[in-house]
Amino acid sequence: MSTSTPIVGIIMGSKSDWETMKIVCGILDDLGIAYEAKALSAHRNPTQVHVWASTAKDRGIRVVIAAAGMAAALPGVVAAVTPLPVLGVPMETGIMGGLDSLLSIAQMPGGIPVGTLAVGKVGAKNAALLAAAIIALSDDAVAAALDQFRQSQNDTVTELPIAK
Ligand code: RP5
Repeated sequence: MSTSTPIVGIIMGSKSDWETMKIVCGILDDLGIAYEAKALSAHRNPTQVHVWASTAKDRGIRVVIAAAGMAAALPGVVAAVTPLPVLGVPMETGIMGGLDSLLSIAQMPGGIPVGTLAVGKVGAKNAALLAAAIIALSDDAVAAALDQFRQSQNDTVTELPIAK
């Protein structure tokens, strides 16, 4: 890690979101970005969510990644009480496949933005990379790690199992 104090705050509405959100942690680990991660629900733990979000900046957090499913209020509730950029990851759900989560997170009222990513694991991956890109603006080590990631992704060419 290039930093030891957490600079990305990850919050998710339930432990059941962890299977998806652990992807964020893996990518941040690879890029050397320290993070903290918590499962707190906007509906079940409103007091703890408010405390976590309203103190995030003072703890040294620079970007928040917030994940939730169904009536996914958590990213918006967090964004309401912190000036930090909040990236929302809609969780895939059994009833509407995550469209419920996506609309709940994306359709914020004007004035309180949440940068909404794709549903599920792709959204988790891209939230981590977008958080890294924001941090890279003011952190050369993270910028170099992100450049290296992009270069190795670029160098990976998938060969199709067909003859020319
Ligand atoms: C949301 O409700 C969570 O983010 C989760 O995606 C969904 C279901 O939560 P559990 O009932 O599995 O705890 O708040």
